[in-house]
Amino acid sequence: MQRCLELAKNGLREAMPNPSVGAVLVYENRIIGEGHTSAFGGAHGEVNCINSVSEQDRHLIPKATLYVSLEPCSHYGKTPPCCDLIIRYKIQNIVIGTADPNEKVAGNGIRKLQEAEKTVIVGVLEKECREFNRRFFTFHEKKRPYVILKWAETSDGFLAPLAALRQAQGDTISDKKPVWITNTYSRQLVHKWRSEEMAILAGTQTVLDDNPQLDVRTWTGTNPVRVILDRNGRIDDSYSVKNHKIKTIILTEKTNFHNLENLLFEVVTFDANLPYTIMDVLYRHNLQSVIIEGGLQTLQTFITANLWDEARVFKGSVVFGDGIKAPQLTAESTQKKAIINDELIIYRNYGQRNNI
Ligand code: AOF
Ligand code: ZN
Repeated sequence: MQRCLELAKNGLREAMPNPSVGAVLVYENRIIGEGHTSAFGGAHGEVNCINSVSEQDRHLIPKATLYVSLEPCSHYGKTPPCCDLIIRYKIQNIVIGTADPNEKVAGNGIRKLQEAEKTVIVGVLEKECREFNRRFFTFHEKKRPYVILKWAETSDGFLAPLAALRQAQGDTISDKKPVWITNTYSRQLVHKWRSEEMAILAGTQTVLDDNPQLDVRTWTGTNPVRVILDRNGRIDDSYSVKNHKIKTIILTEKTNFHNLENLLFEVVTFDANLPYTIMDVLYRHNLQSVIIEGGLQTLQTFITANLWDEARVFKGSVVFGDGIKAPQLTAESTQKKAIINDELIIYRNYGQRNNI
């Protein structure tokens, strides 16, 4: 099962919004086939695993044990049911990491295999299998994307310098850029993180202050869909997030924009449930994860609503002395802290999170 997860790692981002699933066929302690889920819409892990078995080993398939990190599917989606394939190949023993939360499957795959009189073991490395596809599980179980908060704070706890300091940068858009707290390596790491998620979100003030691009330019991989909060339509077409290179959702009450091509507008009535409303829009767009990159108000709103799963916090060595205070994680959410290095702390929120 550990090997299944290793294999699945190779296809995690490409498979999204599908889960990436690893599968291994073992006959008498020898791996005769292995595979993982192809890019979205492509073959499932089980199919790739069976196809990988060499000509001389194919007769062993019915006698081999199939290890798979997620319950084999039982439905017709973009591909036919993996259960049918397993039954057709007469594989007798199946070891499953964890059940599939997708309501189209949700135990039906396991049942189908049992009804076909297979020996089925469920729950091997279950915690690890759920953790690996945590975006997919959160999406189906909580009906919202997996939420990652990210910010950088100075060693004296500030997110940004005082507006007065910013003024010195100038007022034209080309003058606007982020004030860096972290080093170049961390910046590149953030681009890698962006490439791992389906969406990236920023609030109005961050866009107005920093004119960010919110892309993955110092890393390879897919750009996440940009989600911009612009309630009052203050972000005009000259800002980078309004360029047409990347799919962008703008949540706004005002629709009087030009250059609509490639931008996807959502008109949302902002109410007291703001973070839930945002999550609902992302859910409807099938975006299974989002990395929220500020600013203070946006981050704090999600923290207050206890609507986050991970917080990745950089602690730079810079000192601002004054400015905008960094967000504060609330004590009531159950948090686990992992100190990755001097500069980076990752908090996990295992607390009770409200569903939409
Ligand atoms: C598996 N093996 O490798 C994956 C599974 O539209 P489809 O046919 O690609 O089906 C997508 C659903 O199938 C997905 O939402 C999830 O429930 C399951 N994913 N199942 O047996 C796999 N990726
Ligand atoms: Zn399948």
